[in-house]
Amino acid sequence: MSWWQRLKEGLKKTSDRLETAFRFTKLDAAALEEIEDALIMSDMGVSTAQVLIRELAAAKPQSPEEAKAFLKERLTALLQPAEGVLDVRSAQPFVILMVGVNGAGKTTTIAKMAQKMKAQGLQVGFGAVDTFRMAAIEQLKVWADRTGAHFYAKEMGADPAGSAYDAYQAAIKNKDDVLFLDTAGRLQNKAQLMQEVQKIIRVIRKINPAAPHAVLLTLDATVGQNALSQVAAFKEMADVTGLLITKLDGTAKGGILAALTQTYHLPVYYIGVGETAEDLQPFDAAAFADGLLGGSHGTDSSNA
Ligand SMILES: Nc1nc2c(ncn2[C@@H]2O[C@H](COP(=O)(O)OP(=O)(O)OP(=O)(O)O)[C@@H](O)[C@H]2O)c(=O)[nH]1
Ligand SMILES: [Mg+2]
Repeated sequence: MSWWQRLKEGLKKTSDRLETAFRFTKLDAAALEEIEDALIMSDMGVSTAQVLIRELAAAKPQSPEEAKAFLKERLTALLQPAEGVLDVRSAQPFVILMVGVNGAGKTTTIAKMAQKMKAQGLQVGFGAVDTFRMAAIEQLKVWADRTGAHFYAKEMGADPAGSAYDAYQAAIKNKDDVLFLDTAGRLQNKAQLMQEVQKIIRVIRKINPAAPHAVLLTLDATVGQNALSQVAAFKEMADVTGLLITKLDGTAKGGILAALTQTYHLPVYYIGVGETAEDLQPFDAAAFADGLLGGSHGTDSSNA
């Protein structure tokens, strides 16, 4: 399956519901309500769904096809400002602090992004800052070996901020173009996690006040509405500069992406629709809207 097919599969519950809602003969109040319900059930957020429905009603489409095309265009326009492009060539090394709850997909997304960067001829380094679990350090090491990234780690239990500092210095010495800092997703409590993240940032700023150049929050789309509170929590800890949304292949409620971008106005750099590097793709608003509305975008895979 191509990434687009995986995305489409992932968004199928919503697109199927919309398909049914779009079988109206006249776009009356009942038909509008059914479309609105399908949008809300995708977790896109009530206010976004209402905006779209208001616009749809005002547009007075003459056929289901016209209505669908209109909605697709409006949803694309709504999501387009969230299409993010990470300009990693703006600093060297460009330091990316990866944050997110455990299991969100931070480490695997680092590996996938690194693979893309390597293909562009960039030299990449991984800093193991989650020093609480041996498995976390080992997993990152495996990915570093596989992607040909430099690997920077201290012993298990080492101070995370100190590990980040050392990794940054080593990456400078090795002239890495990009340095990923893989942090822990869970500590005993939120206050501790907050302190830890803030300490990491404080310490690496002693090397360069402009670092980290990006703080990327990885979100698992399958957690639904909970993703919204995760953004709130991590924004409190650090100046999150963008989102990575994983597991859109495994959720019936991909609309959460729209809710996230409409609520927080953060760029989405990549979306994940599976386990392989190929399954991580830049966020493309038109492709996403098309998937949600059951379109045929990129079936020729020219979009990959
Ligand atoms: N289906 C699917 N699985 C994914 C995707 N992204 C990541 N995963 C899987 O999610 C699981 C957790 O990913 P990790 O990268 O280990 O998550 P993490 O955030 O680093 O977790 P911790 O290190 O425990 O904090 C792995 O089995 C990944 O293969 C995706 O887009 N789709
Ligand atoms: Mg991890």
